[in-house]
Amino acid sequence: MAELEALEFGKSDFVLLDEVNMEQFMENLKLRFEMGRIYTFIGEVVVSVNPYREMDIYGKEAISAYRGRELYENPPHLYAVADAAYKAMKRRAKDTCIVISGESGAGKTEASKYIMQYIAAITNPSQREEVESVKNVLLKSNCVLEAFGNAKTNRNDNSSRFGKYMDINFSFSGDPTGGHINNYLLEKVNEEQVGVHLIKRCVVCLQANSDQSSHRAVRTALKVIGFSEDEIESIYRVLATILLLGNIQFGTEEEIVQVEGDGEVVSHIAELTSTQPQQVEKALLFRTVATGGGDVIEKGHSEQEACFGREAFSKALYERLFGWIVGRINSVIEVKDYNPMLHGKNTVIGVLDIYGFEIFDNNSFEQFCINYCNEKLQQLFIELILRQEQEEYEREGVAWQHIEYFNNQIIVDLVEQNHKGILSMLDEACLSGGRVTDTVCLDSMSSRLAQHPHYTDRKLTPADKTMEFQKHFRIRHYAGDVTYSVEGFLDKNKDLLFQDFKRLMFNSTNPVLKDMWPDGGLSITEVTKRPQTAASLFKNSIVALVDKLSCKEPYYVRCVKPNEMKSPVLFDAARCQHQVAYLGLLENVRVRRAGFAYRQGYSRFLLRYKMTCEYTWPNHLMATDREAVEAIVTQHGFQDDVAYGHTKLFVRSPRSLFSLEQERAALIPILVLFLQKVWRGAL
Ligand code: AOV
Ligand code: MG
Repeated sequence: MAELEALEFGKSDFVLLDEVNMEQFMENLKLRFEMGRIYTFIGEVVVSVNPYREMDIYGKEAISAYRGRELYENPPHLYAVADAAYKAMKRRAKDTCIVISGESGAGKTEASKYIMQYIAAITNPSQREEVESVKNVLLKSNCVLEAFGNAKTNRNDNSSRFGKYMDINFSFSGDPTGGHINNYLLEKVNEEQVGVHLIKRCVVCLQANSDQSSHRAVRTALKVIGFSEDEIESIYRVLATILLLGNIQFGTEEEIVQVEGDGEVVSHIAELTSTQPQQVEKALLFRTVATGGGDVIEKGHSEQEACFGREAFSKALYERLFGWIVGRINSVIEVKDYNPMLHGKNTVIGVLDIYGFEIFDNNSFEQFCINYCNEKLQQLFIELILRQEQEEYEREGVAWQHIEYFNNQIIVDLVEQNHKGILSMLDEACLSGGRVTDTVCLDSMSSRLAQHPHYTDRKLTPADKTMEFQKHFRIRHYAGDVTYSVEGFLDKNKDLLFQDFKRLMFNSTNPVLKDMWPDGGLSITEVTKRPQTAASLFKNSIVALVDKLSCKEPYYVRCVKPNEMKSPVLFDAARCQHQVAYLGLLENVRVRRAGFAYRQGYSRFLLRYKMTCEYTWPNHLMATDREAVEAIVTQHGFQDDVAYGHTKLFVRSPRSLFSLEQERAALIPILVLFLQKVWRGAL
């Protein structure tokens, strides 16, 4: 039990600290990490420290120890949270979600996988075939998405370069019936040399195709999910195409731009994509434009434009492929033929594993988007855990101390506010024609944001020597300062791809490829309207995500990265403390302590526990439910551990409730026996 463990391995819940301050918090976190106790509760929140080594805590035995138990009955674990989310979903028909946050390499993706495995393990006890197959696809989808969407960065060898939110649908009986994956902004490149990175990633994926490789798992996973042989082959054809595009070079002869070499690479690409070599070459060298007069002409690229086009095409191939794979998985796991009248309410557990807050040596548009996303999630955390908690006490008239915390809304606004935020300014710059460069855009941003406490650049703070170039701006994020290089922001935001490439792919005789490019069928006059920018698309998707999450009952896993060396023994106190601070964990403990572990409306509380007290069973004669609840609490002797709100009872420590639960569990069989006798007329 959590309590017994406390003596040897530190406090299993930070709420139990003698005093809530940073020293004690860090001391406990360090002690537990060193004792191999990587999980610690803050009430219902699990704080996890990446162990960077295999832990023997995820086996079948562990799973059965947590199954169906109350949160505080076992040592802290991801399984405890997964079970709590599952129980809330099953018992109370609540949609729940598990939000996993923490910086890059802190262990979010691993945590999400353990949570999914737990849910898969505890459901479908009767082994129904159709449920097993849904579970199988859900689990295998991780493997596929990781193979195509993860990459090595200098912060994490297996870093998620896309955000993933997965809804798992459950039937009335609590078994998975299907699911849906939403993916968010796939980072296409994270190095200066465009293409190099993508190529490395493709090589890794292609290795998956070779039978000798351990990556064979990916192929198996694709098959289990239900990808046909043709589809799998097409996937590898696209990857090979991306690789070959990296070999395409352009040269200029007598002012005419051409593809260098004897055309072998072009032919090879045509063969892989089931298109004509002449068409491939044409798409690489020309773009079709509509003239003012409504005519359609072909305009030759400059060498620079041709290179830009080729790179954009590589990135788009990769992005479309990934999107197509996700769509294909969704079509397999989508809940079909669900009839609520017949099957009862369909409930959902969502699992969010998104890229963590990132600070690299060179931070670009992608880091900007990723960090904005983390600001939004922090906002949600504040909203749900800190603010709602405080507001509830105030509403219920329960006395308690107000707790100060940093509200990052100001940074969210800096990024996303209409007209005044950075995203709007970027879009403005992108829409104002070809003249505006990254630097011009930066200058305009800086003059408009000069007064903002969380924004600065070199010109605004000349004394600051840490920003070397005029092309940088810095945001004071909730998790730390990040300096972004504005170079490439506008191109990445426009995310321009010549229609000619889309048409080329749409005209492929390979139906799978054609399917990835439905918009290639539009004529040139139809595509003149401006597409949405990458930033607006991303912002909209994140806003929709937050909406989705905020209408569910949230459970949190807060991941901490112990060191930058991926070491299983090093606890870098300064780095950890920084994360604890920005994750707002100390405030979380304070709110929780000032607060109460458990709360329940008086009538519901009575309904559950009235059998444990002689004054309330079977019905109480008191004036109000509240008085009846007081009678129960007093009889059990924990009157000092509670507060009475206007409509709810608040219980400080889970232990009081635990004893109540135990008594109730012991009484139930006696009661059943009693009722049976009554029923048979024996009494
Ligand atoms: P992330 O998802 O939080 O980063 P990962 O979940 O990929 O981080 O974890 C990084 C690495 O830490 C893994 O590849 C494992 O080697 C190790 N690790 C994490 N959790 C555990 C665990 N519970 N047990 C053993 N090893 C673990 V990023 O995706 O970069 O934000 O975008
Ligand atoms: Mg990850």
